[in-house]
Amino acid sequence: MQNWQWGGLAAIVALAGFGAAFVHFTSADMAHGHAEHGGVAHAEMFAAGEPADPNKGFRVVELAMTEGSGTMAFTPDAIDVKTGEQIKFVIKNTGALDHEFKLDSNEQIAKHKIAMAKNPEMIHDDPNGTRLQPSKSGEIFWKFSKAGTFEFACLIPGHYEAGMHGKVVVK
Ligand SMILES: [Cu+2]
Repeated sequence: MQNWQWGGLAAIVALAGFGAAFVHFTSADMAHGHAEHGGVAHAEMFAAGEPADPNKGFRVVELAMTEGSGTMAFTPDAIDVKTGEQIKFVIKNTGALDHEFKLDSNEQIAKHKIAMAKNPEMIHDDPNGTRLQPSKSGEIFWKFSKAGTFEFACLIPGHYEAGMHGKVVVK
């Protein structure tokens, strides 16, 4: 067939769209490591602070991740913390699709969004991110050691655009 290149490309695009919208992979399917993070310095990976010290105090912030008619959201989607404060995010996926919580600088979120667009099944099980199947809960235990405005987002393709992002103001 003369147009085999275009046919192949169309098939890849169709598959990528299908995977993003409908397919729920199991954890085992997604356990392919973090090649995307290779060579990324920790200082850059953890722009929003650092993993919490389990021996120090913390505040619990409960977050829900869900989707409705054409929208997706974190509830709440804005959180204020004090510089140096430790937060235990208790995150529940109350929707019907997989969602993830990824906490980082705006710049790093934008980079991860591009990486996820290329590799939609990429799983974030880093100290600053987790991916949850419907009705599952998870925790991110984080120390906001730096002042600034940071972002949390779901970078499964299409979810950010549907509204799935929020901010943390640290001061
Ligand atoms: Cu999502």
